[in-house]
Amino acid sequence: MTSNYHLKNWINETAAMTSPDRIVWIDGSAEQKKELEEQAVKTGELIRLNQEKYPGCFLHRTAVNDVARVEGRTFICTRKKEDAGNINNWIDPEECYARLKKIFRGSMRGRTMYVIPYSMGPVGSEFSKIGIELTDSIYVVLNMLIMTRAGKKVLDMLGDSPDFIKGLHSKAELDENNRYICHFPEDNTIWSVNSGYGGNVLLGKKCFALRIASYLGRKEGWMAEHMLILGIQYPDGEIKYIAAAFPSACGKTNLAMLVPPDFLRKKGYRIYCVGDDIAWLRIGKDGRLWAVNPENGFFGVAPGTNEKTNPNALATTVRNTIFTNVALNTDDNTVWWEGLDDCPPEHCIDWRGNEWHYENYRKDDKTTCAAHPNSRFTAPMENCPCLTADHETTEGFPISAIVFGGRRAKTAPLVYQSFNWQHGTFVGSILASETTAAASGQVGVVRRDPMAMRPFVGYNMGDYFAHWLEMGKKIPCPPPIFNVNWFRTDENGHFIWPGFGDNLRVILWILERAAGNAEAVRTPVGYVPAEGGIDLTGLKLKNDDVAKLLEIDRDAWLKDAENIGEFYDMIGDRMPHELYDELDALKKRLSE
Ligand code: GTP
Ligand code: SPV
Ligand code: MN
Repeated sequence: MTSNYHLKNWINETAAMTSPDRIVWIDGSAEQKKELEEQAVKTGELIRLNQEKYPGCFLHRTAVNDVARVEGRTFICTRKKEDAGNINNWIDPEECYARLKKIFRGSMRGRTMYVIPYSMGPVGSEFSKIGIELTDSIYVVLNMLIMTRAGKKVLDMLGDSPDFIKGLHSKAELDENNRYICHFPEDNTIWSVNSGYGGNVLLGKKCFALRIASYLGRKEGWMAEHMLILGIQYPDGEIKYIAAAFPSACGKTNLAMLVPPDFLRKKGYRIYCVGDDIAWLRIGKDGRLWAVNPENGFFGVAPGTNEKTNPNALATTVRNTIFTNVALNTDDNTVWWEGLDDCPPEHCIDWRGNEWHYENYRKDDKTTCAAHPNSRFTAPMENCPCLTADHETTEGFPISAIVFGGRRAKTAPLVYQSFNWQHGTFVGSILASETTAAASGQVGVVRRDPMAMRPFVGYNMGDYFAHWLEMGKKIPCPPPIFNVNWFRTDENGHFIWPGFGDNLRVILWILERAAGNAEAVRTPVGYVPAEGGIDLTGLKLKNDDVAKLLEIDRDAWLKDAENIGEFYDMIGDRMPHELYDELDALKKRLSE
């Protein structure tokens, strides 16, 4: 398949270590894909779904102890510990290679090692980057074929160049005590072992496109961010783009595919999805910030997705989609999850593979769910009804506003605008959110998740903030930076803001502000919309409710400021002083 000496050498070395029975190159052809699907169905790795209702779709169940990213077992292995920083887990690279070699040794015996050449970004674009993933999992191959541009065309593009990210993955024994997701940014290398789940094993995604890419971006003067990219078309035809960073399972996919409220649709507003998870941002020739989505598919959260909340996602997942850990309706061999509709299947197999009866389901106990709370769909972008027409563009899209957001029951207002780029960097750095099922561990505790990148920065968090500040100085026309929170609750714990499609109302205020048009009120934390600034046409909400959503509780913020200070101290001595200055200024404004 290749004459690339660097690639051949690495594959030979790896095969000598992992001892696969055979090596298969993934060429990207439909025939090969079909063969692999057949094979996976035969072994039970995939369940073929009802092909009339879900053509080309399959269900996969992971091991019960392997259902989310494992942040505690994710490592950044730089030669110097301080280059990984205090927020990342670190192992000395030599020690880590030695430890993992023992686990990888013979791990593919009796199995096939697949070689997946893939491109993050359109094949051949100057902004795209090439990776090769070696894996013993057909599930990984089939997911990578959806999530990336993969196959022979990528090898041809690579030619004899050594410029590719070396990703090695083995399911090994799926032993959670020996599970490792390790990054060697100084070697362009990723080693992942003993998992078969999403972000742990689809190495092009979080491992490469965020952790390794963020490291490269700092070296090369660009940014890799955990951001969706969304195009908003105005009635006059102009399309503006925003990039928004929310932590895992906090609404990126939903915002990226939103359906405008009726009254806005009738006026002629349209939405185009560019990406739902990752943005690579560069300074364009025109001095603006431009964004590329390096992915080619969606790995989206299934629960909560329905005809009302996200019809575009539903439409995206009805063909050529792999479902992971959702429930199986055995009456008609289709899929189901909590929040799809109000009719749980009569006969159902849950994500663990056990029979499930809806009488046993209790809303307050996630362990009784039929679908795992972090169950997902892997679907091709081309399926998305609102996909941008320029999906294959190499330049990307100019960004009019950057938006940060988290899941906060209190404190964070519905929307506010930062004063300038430095303050906007501060706003991103203090992002906090309630934890979700996307990572293993406790759910619902507030933790700081700067720029929604806490689990994904491939180097020292202090240096990452410094890079943000540096970029602000380099971008001739930097986009303004905002913060949103769709998740504020009332006394009874209900979300006050309707969310989903109605979030467009807030986005339109943001874009008006970015254009210098909308009025705002200056508060200690930033600018919030002036009364009537957010169009509430057709909503039950009144201006009073919006005022409540925009309220700044000074005591709560002062308390938060203490926590921010502690978090900054934890990051250590590479914390830029500018952000401490911003924190002091915030405290001062709050106490005035
Ligand atoms: P990752 O793929 O993990 O990065 O997640 P994501 O940020 O793409 O989150 P996603 O859009 O999949 O949403 C996660 C959960 O939040 C789903 O259960 C959604 O139904 C819910 N959600 C999304 N947007 C909103 C919103 O505006 N309001 C409310 N209340 N819930 C929302
Ligand atoms: C996330 O957790 O942010 C995801 C899912 O997008 S995963 O690919 O598992 O990281
Ligand atoms: Mn994500």
